[in-house]
Amino acid sequence: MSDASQSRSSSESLKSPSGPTSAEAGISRPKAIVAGVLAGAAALSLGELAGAIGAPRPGPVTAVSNRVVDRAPTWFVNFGKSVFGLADKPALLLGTVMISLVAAALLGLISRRRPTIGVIGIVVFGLVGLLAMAADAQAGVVSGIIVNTVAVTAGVSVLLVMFGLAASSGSPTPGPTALPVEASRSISPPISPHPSGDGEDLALDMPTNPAVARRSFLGFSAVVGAGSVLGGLAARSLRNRTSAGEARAAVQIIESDIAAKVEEQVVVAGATDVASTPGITPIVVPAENFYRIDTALLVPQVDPATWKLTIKGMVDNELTFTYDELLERAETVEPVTLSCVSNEVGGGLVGNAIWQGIPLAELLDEAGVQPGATQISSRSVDGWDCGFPTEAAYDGRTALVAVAMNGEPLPIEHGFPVRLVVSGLYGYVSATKWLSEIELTTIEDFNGYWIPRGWSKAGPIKTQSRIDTPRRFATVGVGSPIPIAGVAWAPNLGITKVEVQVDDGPWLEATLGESLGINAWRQWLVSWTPTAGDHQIRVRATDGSGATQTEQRTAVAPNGASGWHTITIRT
Ligand SMILES: Nc1nc2c(c(=O)[nH]1)N[C@H]1C(S)=C(S)[C@@H](COP(=O)(O)O)O[C@H]1N2
Ligand SMILES: [Mo]
Repeated sequence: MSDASQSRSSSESLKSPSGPTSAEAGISRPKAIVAGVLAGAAALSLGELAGAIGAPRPGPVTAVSNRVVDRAPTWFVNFGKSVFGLADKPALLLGTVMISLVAAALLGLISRRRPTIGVIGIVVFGLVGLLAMAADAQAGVVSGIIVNTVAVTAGVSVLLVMFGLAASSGSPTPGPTALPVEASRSISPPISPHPSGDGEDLALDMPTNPAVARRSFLGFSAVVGAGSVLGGLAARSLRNRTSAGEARAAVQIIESDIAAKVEEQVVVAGATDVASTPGITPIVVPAENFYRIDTALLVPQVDPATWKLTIKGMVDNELTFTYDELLERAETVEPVTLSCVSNEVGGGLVGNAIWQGIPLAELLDEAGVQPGATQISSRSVDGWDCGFPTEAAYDGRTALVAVAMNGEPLPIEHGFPVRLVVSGLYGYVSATKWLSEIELTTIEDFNGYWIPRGWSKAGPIKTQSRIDTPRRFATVGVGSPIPIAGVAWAPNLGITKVEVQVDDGPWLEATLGESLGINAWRQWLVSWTPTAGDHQIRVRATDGSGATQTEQRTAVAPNGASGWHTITIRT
C-alpha cells in the first residue's frame, strides 16, 4: 500500500496553506460549473421523476415552489401575476429550476478543489427539498425522504464522476506544478478505497489519459444533460397521465327531472336574438373555456374511491361522506355565475355554469351546527382554505356541495371530485375545489388563505357588466346598425336592467336575454348606428335590489373591482 500512502501525502501537501501550487490544483472553473449544473439537473430531474412515479405527488421542485407561493410576500406574488399573468405557475416552476441550477453552478465552483463541499451542498439541497415536501399536504415526510434520497444520490454520483473525469483530463491551463494525477487526487473525497489500490482518494476508475478523459467528460456531460431533460419531461407526462381521469370517466351523474328542466331553459335561452349575437359570451360557458384560478402548481389528482368529505368543528356530530354517498344525493341543479375577485372591469375571470350537487345546509343540518359557529371554513386536499359567514348557507342563496359542472363530473381543474359553489361570493372566500373538509368555526378564529395576503375577509361579488362586442379598438362601419352586446351579473340578486351610453349620449336600455335565475349572468344587446369618428361606449347594470353599479373605479384588491366597463371604437 505504498501507493496509497504516497497519494495521501501528496494530497496533504497540496492542501497545505504553505503550498502555493494548491490554488491551481483543482479542476478548471468551467468544468466545475458544468459538473455542478449537471449534478443539480440530475438531482432535480430524478427527484421529480421519483415523485411522479406511482401516485403523482409533488417532487422537490413543485414542493419548493409551493412553499415559495405560501411564504412569499404579497408584493412578490402580485408581481409574478402581473408579469406572467396566467402563466405564473410555469414561470414559478421554471424560476425554481433556474435558481437551483445557478446555485448548483456556484456549488460546483466553490467545491472545485474539495468535492466534499459539493457533496455536503447537495445533501443540504436535499434537506431543503425534504422540508418543502414534508410541509406539502400532497407530499409528506415519507415521500419526501424517498424522493430526496433518490435526488441526492443522483446529484452526488454525477458530481463525483464528473470531478473525477475533469481531474483526469487535467486543467486547461496546466501549470508546471499542477500535475493531472496530483490534481485528481486532491479533489477526490474520502470514500470507498479504490480496488486497484490507488488510495482512498478516487472512487471510480477514471481514464488516466488526459485526452480520453476530456472526451469522457464531454460525453458524460452530454448524456447527463440529455438524460435530465428527458427525465424532467417524463416526470411531467407521468403527472399529466392523470390517475383521476379514468376514475372521473367512470362517474355517473344523476339525470334528474330538474337537470332536464334546466337543460331545456338553457336551450331556450340560447336561441334568442340576444344570445345569437356574434361575439357574445354564451350563457353557459363550456368547462373547457371556463376560467381557472387556484394556487395549485400541480392539479390535485384525487382518487374518488378513497376520498372523503369531513364536516367537523363546531358541530354536534362530526360526519364523513364518501363520494358515492354524495353522488347519490346530488339532485340540486342550479346555474350560478362564479367570479374571481381578481377580475378586472371588463375581464374574463368570470363565468356561468350549471352546477349540480347537494345544498350545503342539508349536510350541515345532519352534522348539527352549534350556536356561535359563525364561520364555515373549508379546506382542499392540497391544503388551500377559505371561509365565509355561516349565514350564507342558510339565507336562502344557492350554496352547493357540487359534484358536476354542465352535466358532467367536475373537470379535474375545476375541483374533481367535489367542490363548493356559493352564489354571490367571490371564489377566494367560498369556492373550494378538491374539497376535503368543512369546519365550523367563528369569524374571529379563522382566516382563509388569501386573507393575510391582503384580501378582504368578506367577499360579496360586486354587480358588474361587460361589453363583449364590439371588441375594444375595433373599427366599425358608419351608417348601418351594429350590435353592442355582452353579459352582466349580480349573483344572488339577479340583473334587472342594463344600459349603454355612447359618448355623452343618452343611456340606452338594453334588451335582456332569457333569465336562468338570479344567480346566473344575463346576456344583453343594444343596437346602435355608428357615426364617423372615435367613440366611447360604456355599460352599467342594475341588480335585483334596484342598485345600479357604481361608476367609481376601484382596483381588484382588496375586495373586487368596481366601475363601468368602457371601450373605445373607431370608424
Ligand atoms: N383548492 C382550491 N380551491 C380554490 C382556489 C384555490 O386556489 N385552491 N381558488 C379559488 C378562487 S380564487 C377562485 S376564483 C375559484 C375559481 O374556480 P374555477 O377555477 O373553477 O373557475 O376557485 C376557488 N377555489
Ligand atoms: Mo379568485
